[in-house]
Amino acid sequence: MTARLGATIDVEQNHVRFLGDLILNLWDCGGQDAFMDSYLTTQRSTIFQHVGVMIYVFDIETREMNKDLEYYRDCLEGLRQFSPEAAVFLLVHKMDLVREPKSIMFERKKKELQQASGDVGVTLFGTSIYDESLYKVWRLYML
Ligand SMILES: Nc1nc2c(ncn2[C@@H]2O[C@H](COP(=O)(O)OP(=O)(O)O)[C@@H](O)[C@H]2O)c(=O)[nH]1
Ligand SMILES: [Mg+2]
Repeated sequence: MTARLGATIDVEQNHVRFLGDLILNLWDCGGQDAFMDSYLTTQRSTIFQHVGVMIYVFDIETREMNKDLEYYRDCLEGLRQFSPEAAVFLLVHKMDLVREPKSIMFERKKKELQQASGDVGVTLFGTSIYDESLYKVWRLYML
């Protein structure tokens, strides 16, 4: 899933079958601004309806954290409108690029993101495609 290079164009839909007859529908929504704007406006009800879990990926290297947070808060609002029961997982992603001690950086981001989430309970993970972290999150979630 993460091995492909290049950014996701619009929404890629996939599904995983497990435990015999359960199907997990996965919608991978590309993070570029034009796509984000579309999810939040014309595609809003399509994107945010029937969501069981939102996994929101933050780029640790972003230069536009304020804009990222604005998008994030708008997505939370979309969930509140259309899928208020959805669980929210946050990935602080591309941790491999962090130079300073990773735990300090992660804790700082964690505080910032918890604050941005207001009264929505969120679960955070530090991840990178260059280690086992994504698989650990996946196993945690699936079990
Ligand atoms: N250094 C680093 N690069 C990553 C990581 N995950 C994805 N990328 C790169 O980020 C680029 C953008 O892809 P992606 O994050 O999927 O963009 P999106 O599809 O728009 O959300 C790709 O070229 C990936 O190879 C990571 O954990 N670390
Ligand atoms: Mg992608």
